Amino acid sequence: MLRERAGAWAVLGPLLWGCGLALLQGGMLYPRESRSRERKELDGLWSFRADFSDNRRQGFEQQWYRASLREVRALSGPTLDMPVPSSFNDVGQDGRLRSFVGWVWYEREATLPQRWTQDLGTRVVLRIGSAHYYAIVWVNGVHVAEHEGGHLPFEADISKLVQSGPLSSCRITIAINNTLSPYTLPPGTILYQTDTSKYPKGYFVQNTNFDFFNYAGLHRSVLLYTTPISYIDDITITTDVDQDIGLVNYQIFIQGSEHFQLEVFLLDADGRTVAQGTGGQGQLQVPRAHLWWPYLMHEHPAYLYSLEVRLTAQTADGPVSDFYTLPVGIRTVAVTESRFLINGKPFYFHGVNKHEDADIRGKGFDWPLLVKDFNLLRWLGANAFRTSHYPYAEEVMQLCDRYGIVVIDESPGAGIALAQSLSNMSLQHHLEVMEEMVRRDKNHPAVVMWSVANEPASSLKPAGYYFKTLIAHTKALDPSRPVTFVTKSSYEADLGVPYVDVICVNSYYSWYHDYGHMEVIQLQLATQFENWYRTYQKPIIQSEYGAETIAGFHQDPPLMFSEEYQKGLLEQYHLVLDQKRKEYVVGELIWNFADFMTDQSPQRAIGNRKGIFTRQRQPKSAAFLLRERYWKLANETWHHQSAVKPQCVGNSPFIF
Ligand code: GCB
Repeated sequence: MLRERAGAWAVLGPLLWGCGLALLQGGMLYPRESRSRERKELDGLWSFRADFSDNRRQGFEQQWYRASLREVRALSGPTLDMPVPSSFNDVGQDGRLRSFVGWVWYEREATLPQRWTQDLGTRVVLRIGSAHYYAIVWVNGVHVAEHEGGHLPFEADISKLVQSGPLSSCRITIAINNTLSPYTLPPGTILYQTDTSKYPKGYFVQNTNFDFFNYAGLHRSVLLYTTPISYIDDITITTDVDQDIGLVNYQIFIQGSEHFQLEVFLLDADGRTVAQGTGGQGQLQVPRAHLWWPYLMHEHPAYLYSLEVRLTAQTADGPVSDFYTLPVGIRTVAVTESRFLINGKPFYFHGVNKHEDADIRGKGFDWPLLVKDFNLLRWLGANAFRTSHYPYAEEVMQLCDRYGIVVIDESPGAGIALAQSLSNMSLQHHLEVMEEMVRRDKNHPAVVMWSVANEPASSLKPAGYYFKTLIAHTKALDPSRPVTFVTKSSYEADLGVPYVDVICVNSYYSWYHDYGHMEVIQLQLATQFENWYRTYQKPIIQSEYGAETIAGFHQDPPLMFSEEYQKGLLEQYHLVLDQKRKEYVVGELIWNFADFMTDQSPQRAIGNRKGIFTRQRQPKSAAFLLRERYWKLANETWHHQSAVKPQCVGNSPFIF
């Protein structure tokens, strides 16, 4: 179906949406303020305690959630101040905490507005943006939620709890465990060392097969928000285009009332209503629609409408209103045998792979870093990135919508290396993670493709069934987008690629193989592309390539780890990409946007140094090379009729 015209998806899409998403209970709309909704962020300093006991269960044995952590201090030791959002690993001076594996405890008091605790018509929700990895949440000592997996939000309705008596504040306790198993995403294993001549008693380490540091903690905002007791629970949008008419299909789910009216208004960027409808499901038609175009593909990229949803519900206490506004981009996505089409035009991904990673805060969300990264992306002329190797913060996706940066949205399926991690138990969890991810990100026009995994052991026997099922499930959840996973297996052995829409392949010629020999790159890369294309006739993205480079290391003629080697290697790749993009290669994503932290190993000099920017976001020589290339590519893929073409003038990329 994905290989057919985008128009067909619009018909089937709304029908299938309902079926697919019914699997997951409830929606996960981004908590926005509105006339009927308030929000209260709980960012800042929390009390924190890592459970260093041998079995890591002292916190449960002593019920640290029963009273404040300060009160149980006598039993368990001092608490630390811990910033939220942030990883806990790098903020302190205690080496044991940096590599800690097990339960850590966070706690803070929240003061609630009186109305929230007294007005029984108000629903109070606690939302945790991302807790890595397994989280248990208590409010005033009462268990309210449990969630498996980082990178995706979860919620608890705490209305009853905070409205059951006089209450001026509430104590929120969150216990988080960063232990990975072969069945988690990402997977990992705990290795116990029992040779007492080499290791102390009880010694263990956590091993993983992915190449980024397993940062942990409350990585994104924790917040409280309100809705009325009858409320807009979920909205699903798909869009299509018929001549110059934009079609916006909507489906709205309501909770808390069987009797309600829904009105929807689509507003243009100037706030004018361009279409309106009623009911929980329908199609809005927008004559002369402004399409959502990627950055550098159109004079006015990233055009966003606003969908205002107004609910009036009848309850025993009278009518209740709820309002929610969702940004909407009208665009189509389609895949042919050799092209990736956005709004019917060939789209070439020229961009980066990223990580949520920075000094001190680790994977903690940080606005200045986010804005800096988007300024760098635009400086570079990048039109796309992959959320390697997990879903990024919702605010990142929102900026992509606003700036027109196209996203390949990847699940935390990184490092699936063992046969155990391709078992039914793993698959079941992976299906649920895809449900959570699609539920969260389905309405972002910037998201054009789902990636269910990175470099799994896709040539192992169970991989065929695993990826067939996983990809089919993802397509049932969202028939409007292509699905892929990123492979490093050989074209002959890979059992998952038959099910993808676009082949995403990683290769590190003259880095991990034939190192130091850039002269082999052209031949090996061309062979790679030809083999994959001959076998599958699907478009291909070079989803990773790059070289470890220590900023400031110079060597000419180039040697590995020097800035000259990184540049030279990239140039060899580009020669082949320039030939093959005329045929079926539809994208190139550099590994990596910036240097990032990894586990310690003899191959990593304080992290992975394949960034074209340093971890502090300063350019290496390769950044200037890519910048020149990306702006040249932008010129070639410009579709607008106007004579104005993208230009990169001096240091200012802001031509639009
Ligand atoms: C890969 C992985 C990525 C690593 C990269 C590298 O293939 O997908 O997570 O960081 O190689 O630098 O080795």
